[in-house]
Order: sequence, then C-alpha cells, then structure tokens
Amino acid sequence: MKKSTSKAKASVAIAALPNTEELKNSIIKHLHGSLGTDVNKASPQAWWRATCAAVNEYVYDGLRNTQRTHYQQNTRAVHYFSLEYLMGRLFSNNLHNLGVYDAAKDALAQLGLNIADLEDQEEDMALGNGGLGRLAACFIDSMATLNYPAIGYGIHYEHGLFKQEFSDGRQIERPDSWREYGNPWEICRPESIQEISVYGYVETTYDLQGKMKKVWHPGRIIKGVPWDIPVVGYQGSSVNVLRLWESRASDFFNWDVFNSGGYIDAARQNIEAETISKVLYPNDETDAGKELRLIQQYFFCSCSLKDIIRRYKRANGDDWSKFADQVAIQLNDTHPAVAIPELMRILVDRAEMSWDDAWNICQHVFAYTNHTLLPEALEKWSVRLFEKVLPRHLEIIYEINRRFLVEQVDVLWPGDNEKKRKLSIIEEGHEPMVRMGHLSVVGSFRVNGVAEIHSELVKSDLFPEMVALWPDKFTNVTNGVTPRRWLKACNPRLAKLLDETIGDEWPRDLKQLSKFAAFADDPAIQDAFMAIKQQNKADLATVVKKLTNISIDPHAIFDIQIKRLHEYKRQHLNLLHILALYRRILQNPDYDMVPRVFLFGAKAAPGYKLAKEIIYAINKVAEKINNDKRVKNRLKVVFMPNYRVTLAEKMIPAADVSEQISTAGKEASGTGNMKLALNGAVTVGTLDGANIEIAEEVGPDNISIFGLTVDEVKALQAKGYHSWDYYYQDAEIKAILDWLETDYFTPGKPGELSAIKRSLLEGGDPYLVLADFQSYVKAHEKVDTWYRDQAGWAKKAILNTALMGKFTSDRSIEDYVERVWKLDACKISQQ
Ligand code: H2P
Repeated sequence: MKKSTSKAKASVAIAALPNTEELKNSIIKHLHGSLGTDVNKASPQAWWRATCAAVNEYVYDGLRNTQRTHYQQNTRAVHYFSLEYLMGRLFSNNLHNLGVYDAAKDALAQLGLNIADLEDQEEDMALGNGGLGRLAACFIDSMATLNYPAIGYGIHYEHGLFKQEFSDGRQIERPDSWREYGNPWEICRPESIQEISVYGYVETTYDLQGKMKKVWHPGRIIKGVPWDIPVVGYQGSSVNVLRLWESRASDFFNWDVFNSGGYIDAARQNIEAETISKVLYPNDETDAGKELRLIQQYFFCSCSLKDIIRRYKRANGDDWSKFADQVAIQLNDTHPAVAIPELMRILVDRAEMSWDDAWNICQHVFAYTNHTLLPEALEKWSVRLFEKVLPRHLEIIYEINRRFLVEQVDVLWPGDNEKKRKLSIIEEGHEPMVRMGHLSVVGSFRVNGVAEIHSELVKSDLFPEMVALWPDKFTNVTNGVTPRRWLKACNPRLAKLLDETIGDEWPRDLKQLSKFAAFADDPAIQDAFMAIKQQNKADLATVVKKLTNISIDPHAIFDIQIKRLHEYKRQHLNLLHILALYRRILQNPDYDMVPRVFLFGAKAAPGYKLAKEIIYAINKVAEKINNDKRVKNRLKVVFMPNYRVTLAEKMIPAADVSEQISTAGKEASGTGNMKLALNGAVTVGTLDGANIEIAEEVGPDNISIFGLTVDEVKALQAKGYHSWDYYYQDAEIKAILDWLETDYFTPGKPGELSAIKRSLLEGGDPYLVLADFQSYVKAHEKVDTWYRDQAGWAKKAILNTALMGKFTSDRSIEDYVERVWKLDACKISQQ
C-alpha cells in the first residue's frame, strides 16, 4: 500500500494510433466486414457503427495491455461502486482521448461524411439522475487518465433516465431505450457471470463441536451478466473498465420450474429477474418500488464483490491476508452500503473467518462519500423489508450494530441511552428502520464530503458523534470535472485558443490554465475570447430554434440554469426574478436592461409534484413573455426539453451567466458550477457548496455573490422564518406572487400556477426563496452593469476560465488517492 509521491506520468497503452488513411480503410473494412453493408447504401447509423468498430480496434488494444499489466503487477485497485453513471455519448470522447479526433474527422470527410452528423447517431448513455452520476463518469475518466488501476461497477439499466417532452408546458416522461439496437461500446462477458441470492430464510445449525453456523436458504437466485465499457484515459494512458451488471433469471432455477411443467411460472420469474436491471430510479421517487430498489442495490453490490473476490483469488489463492491491501471500495453515497454486510456474510459464512478478522478487513476496504445533507436523501430501509429480502444481512447488521453500541458508543458515553438511540444503525419507532448512512460511516475507514463547506457540515450537523468517536475518519474531497469532455471536446474553439496561447498541456494539467490569466487585459485575446463566445451562442441559438422554435438573439446575455429540478436548487427563485424584470418592463416601457435570454434545462422526478409545477410555470411564463411585443426582445425565456449530457455540452460553451442559486447549506458541491465557469461564464451564486471555493479562486470581482450564508440561514431559521412578512413588506414580491395566481399566464384558467405561491407562503418557504429574493435581484443588476463594459466583461470571463484549474476531476482523484485510497499509479506496458 505505497503511495507514489510523484504525479502519475503519461504512458500510452496503445501501441500505434492510426492516421487518416488507416482509419478510413478500417472504417470501410468494418462497414463491409462487421456491418455487412456497402458504401453506396450505408445509413448514417451504419457509418457511425463502422467508425466505432474501427476505433475499438485501438481501444481494445489498450484494454488488453492495461489488464495484462495490472495482472502481472498485481496492483492494488480501487473499485468505484455507484448506482449511477451519467456517461452521455462516448464517440467524440473516445476519439479525443485517443488523440485521433482530427484524423477521424478527415477520414470521414474523405468518405463524404460530416463527423457531427455521425455523433448525432449516438443515444446518450443516461444511467444517472444528475451530478452524482455525472461525477462518477468524470472520475472514471480521470482514474484512467492518471493510470490508476480502477474499475467502475454499476447496473446495466435497460432504460436510463426517462426522456422528457413538454405537452402544453407540462413534463411528459417517455422511456429511454438507449441500447434498443445494441451499443457498440459495450462488450458482454458471459464468462464472468455471477449468481446472487435473495429472499428465503436463515437456519441456525450446529456442527459436531457445537459451533453455531448460520445457513441462508435463499428463495430466489438471480444471474448477473456483466457488460464492460472500456474507459479510455486521455492520450490513451490506461484503458480501464466500467462493468455494469444486467439481471437475468438463473438457468438453474428456471429449468427446474420449466421441467415440472411450469412454463408460465418460468416466464414470470424470468420477467421478475429481468426487472431488476430494467429501470433507473429517478431521484425523489422515494415511495416507488422500495423493494425493487433495495434488490437493485444488493444485486449489483453482490455481483461486484464476487467479481472482485474472483480476481483476488486468481492472484492470491485462499489467503485473505492481503485482501485489504489489494482492494479499496468507494461507496458512491449510501446506495451501495449493503456491500458492507454482504462482504461480512461472504467472509464469515462462506470463508468461515472469525467476526473480528472479517470486520477488520471490511474496515480497511470501504470508504464512503456523502453527497447530500437533505434528510430525505439519506436512505433508510424498513427492518421488515430487509428481513424479507435479505434475512441474513439483517442479522449481520444487528451484530455490527450491537458491537458498535457496546464497544464504541458505550465506552465513550457510558450508560447514555439517548446517544445510543441517536447513533444506532437501527432507528427505533413504530416502523424500525435500517439507517444506511450510519451503516456506511461505521463500516468505512474514511468518510468524505464533496466540497469544503459540505464536509464541515457533514461533521457538525450530520455525524458529530461519529466524529467524536473517529476524528480521523472524516475528510474532504472537493468535486471536479473532466476538462477533456467539459472543455476540450465540448468547446473546440476555446480549446484551440488556449492551445495557441498557453500550450496544449492544460487538458492533462489544468493548473496550466492560470497562464491564461496574463492575457485577461490583452485586447486581442479579449476579442478572440468574446468572438468564440459569440459563435458558441449563435450555435446554441440554432439548437434552440430547432428544438423549441423560439428565436433568440446571440447578442443578448445568455443566462443559464441547468441541473435537476429541486426546490433547494431554486429554479423558482430564477422564475420570480424573470417575473420581476417582466413586470418592470411593463410598468416602464423604457426600462433599461441589457437583453437577456434565460435558458433552463432540468428534469423533474416523475413523482415530485411541485417540481413539475415549477416546470409548467416557467413554460407558461415563457410563452407569454416570448410573445409579448412590449418586451421588445429584452427578455426571452427558454426551457430546453430533455436536458441531458449532450445538451449540456451545447449549452455550457454558450453561457455568459451561470445560475448557482441554491439555499446556502443545501447544495453539497455542484459540478455544473465548475463546468460553466471553466467555459467562461460568470456565476451568480450563493455561498454554498463549491461556489465558495470558486469564489476563492476567481476573486470577488469575477463572481456575483448574493443571499444568506449558511450561518445566517441557521440563525434565521432558529429565530423563526416567516415568509408572509416578505410578502406583505415587499410590494414587488407581493405583486409577482399574486400575478401567478391570476389567469394572466394561463388564459381562462386562474390558479393554474398557484402551487409556487402556496409553497412559498402557506408552505413556509422551506428554502428561503423570499428571504434571498432582493439580494438576488441586486446580484443580477450587478451583472447587467458589468456586461455593459464589454472589455471588463471579457476580462471577467477570461479570468473565470483561467482560474478554474483546481476543479479538474484529476485533482479530485489525486486527493482521493492521497487521503483515502493510497494507490500507486501503474504505467501500462505494451506487448
Ligand atoms: C449531488 C449533490 C451535488 C453534488 C453531486 C456530486 C447529489 O448531485 O446534490 O451538490 O455536486 O451530488 O457530488 P445532484 O444534486 O446534481 O444530483
């Protein structure tokens, strides 16, 4: 378990990369040989697939070299357990990371094809909800780039996050079938199938020596089929794997039923088994399919642990003593926490290890990342459900808890039952619950939050007693984003300008961007930077027109809020500000403001009513404003349908203003805030999550901060917050909220938009929208003033890009390596 002190050096896993001619030949070869079609009749889909196949020749070469090197060197590896991976498209990402994007572009051009048209053939791989899943995708990119032996584990959902459409402004969910006709980037590995068990009962038996043994007789066996997606590091450094499990009925089980004449039963069980990997659960769908969700979690954790153990045993035989030296497992939120009792079960019941030895291994293997303080997101499963689905695991959790309470809690706080109640992994009450957050902390050797302030709040507000028990367990790793996808690939114009001014090492060493700061006052660079922004905005305007039929002026300020729809993220605060501007314009036809286009992108969890009402309200207000001649184009509002990674890649390079307006203390970190600033947007933000660190990096002149701080929020809530006061005392707030209740935006249907007002007044405004409103309006007035000075704005935008070096996910991964995983980078050798 050594830790390398030097930065991971670039190495190239792939022996030889193709030139244009070779790629062209390979594409044609695959068009004929893999797709069975011909140049004269091939569809764009076939061309895309043939190009993927050509690229895969090199990807697979890197994959073989990486896996062989890791095996030969018997490296310690990290295993990232995540229920979500929001990968987006892989085509241009893989081409860029291999360093053959231009060659492919030229090869395709010679074949009469436009690379952008081919890129559009790919469905997004949307196996995630938002930031948490996208973070996992950035992390596996960085781990491969930095040559860390790493495997991502997750679920091969048949349907990713739903596709969003609008019908009369309301969100409609449609199924996402991202791999209906297969996906060229994944490889099925039937040779590594795992079988897992659920349901059934536990029998207590005794051997001849009278030693007790627990035997779990499962009620159902399910097969996990692994699909591997190669993860290409930048410049082909390492090619790691993302291994996603698909559930199927176990052959053994089905044949049994089938042979006894139960064809229908067999078919039904097939369907039930396959349901496990059918759909990704949208966030906040808390009541939907609890049992299925727990089974999903267990299914992928158990398959992955068995896979890790198989690999470990191949190298080390039955000697478990090096397991914790070789294996680190990062739990991405509490979703995979059931891996802790599962590893205990394998070690104690199957490997017949003593409890203490087994627990010692567990406590050196698992680390847990907390991504939110919101109570509804801290998972709890009813004891009843656990007992039904995983009876043996429940017993193990009870024993973990018993020892924890006796050996830790009672030692520090003797006889303090209140402490025990608070810290117990089992929450008492009418319906006893298993607290997965507690289990994660108790079972892990490290716990981290995802931004400085969030990690502090994890310690002070969420787990203060756990900190008293284990002060060294808690740490911070501020999130980051991969600059390969989020600048180089999505903003090629800016990437080129950077290459020309500061050299081309920044995608691998983002701190290099700080050299760009020296050009912030240079008129030529300012012009070039602003011209690029203008072109990106014109491109986005074309996309907007195509998707929504709304025309927007690329000379207006593009003000963008893109993220999951949630009350704490406060898209409705943005809406209230838009309404305030609209009202000011109507009251004063000469109201002087720089024209602004407000763009939104967000999906609402299907069961989250208010979130859906907010979408509806934004769409209705947009309709009115966009068609009101009196506005004279000073305002436009666009809600982009079906927000996803691919759309983010088009919106982010075109943003002038980045909306990061969560209630202080609620947004753990944010990563969209990093992507937007990296692409030269000025943030309007609260002192929340990583906004605080962004403000530290870019300085107060280059960010517009507003609103209550975390401490002020706490103080206000302690004193008693009364949103009605703001309503009665602020004429503008009152007018806007009342306006929403009329039929002004929904002719003939008054009250259709009143849900927002209700939640802000009768509902008590839990996220302090009204308290922050005026301060938010002022933050925007500042932006308006700043933008009028174009050179001044260019300077701010340039400095935002230049000073974002800290927020590369490469830095996050180096922090994990140093503070948590203690891994060595491994240079890949070619055969
Ligand atoms: C969450 C947090 C974000 C954080 C992200 C990654 C759960 O993402 O809320 O603040 O940046 O994890 O750590 P999101 O809300 O985007 O789904």
